[in-house]
Amino acid sequence: MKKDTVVDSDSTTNTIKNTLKKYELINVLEHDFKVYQLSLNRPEVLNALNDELMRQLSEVTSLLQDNDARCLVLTGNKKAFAAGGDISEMSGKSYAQVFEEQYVTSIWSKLEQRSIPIVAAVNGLALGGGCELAMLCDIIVAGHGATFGLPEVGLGIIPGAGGTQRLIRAVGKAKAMDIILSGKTMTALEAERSGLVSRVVEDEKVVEEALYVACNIAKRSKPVINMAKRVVDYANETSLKNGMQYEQQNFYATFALEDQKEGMQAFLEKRRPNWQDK
Ligand code: CO8
Repeated sequence: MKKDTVVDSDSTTNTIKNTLKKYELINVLEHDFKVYQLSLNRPEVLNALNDELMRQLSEVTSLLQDNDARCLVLTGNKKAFAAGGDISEMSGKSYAQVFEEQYVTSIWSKLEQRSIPIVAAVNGLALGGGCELAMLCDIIVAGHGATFGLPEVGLGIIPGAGGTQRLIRAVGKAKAMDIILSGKTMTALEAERSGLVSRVVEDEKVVEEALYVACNIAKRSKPVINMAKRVVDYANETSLKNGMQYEQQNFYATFALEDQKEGMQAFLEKRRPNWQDK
């Protein structure tokens, strides 16, 4: 595998530079304000995500976070951010194997726990696990030519790296169901209109724009940014089940009100209700 990890700035210690060079599937480039650009590096398979790439990504993000990086930009190449989980790696796995090794979860959950903000810079294909990886990031900047989709059902599986949960939260049930059940893809502009993508720019400007976003984040107070990220993420954590339970409790509680009796009685008597506010 070609190795061209580049780390420019003097602010990165030699030890870290040397360690980063070991990760041949992730190219790392340092920018101003301790912003790092990470490029997935499996171009021959459209950056298909195998275990090794994901392990390296998890380790590189951890290393940079622990060494005072302030924001990361995650990108692919012109043709693909990532065309999905590596099908050749997945195809032979049995139920027992994926269950035993906690396939996907064991590595991806570590990435999810990073407190450092991550901006995805998406050009080309973001399919399956590639779309899920972009959605795991905090902000998505996309080029006009980018394509988002979750084509897993066409392979006899369902999305397994957060796709079913994150997509519905980003775009709502109607679009999420369409994309997941029918395999429909979204253009960058549709993804932006739907709330999945934050900014759409010309393909050539994607990384530049993502770096601009990242530098603006990096210039702010680190604990404040970390808190803001954590709190925004928390909004997504309440499950539909919890939400339904909360709704049910409140629905039942309305039957304790005089106004419930009044409202329904008024309807039956074909008159306007006389609300008592109790
Ligand atoms: N896995 C493995 N190899 C891939 C993948 C992939 N997902 N996508 C592309 N490749 C390989 C191709 O096999 C091909 O290799 P080779 O040159 O050796 O034949 C090479 O990349 C170039 O691809 P194509 O020649 O097919 O390029 P095209 O431009 O003609 O087509 C497509 C591009 C339409 C994107 C096509 O490659 C394709 O359909 N790819 C599969 C897309 C897909 O179904 N993705 C979802 C995969 S399942 C998934 O993501 C589940 C996620 C689970 C969690 C993540 C775990 C890490």
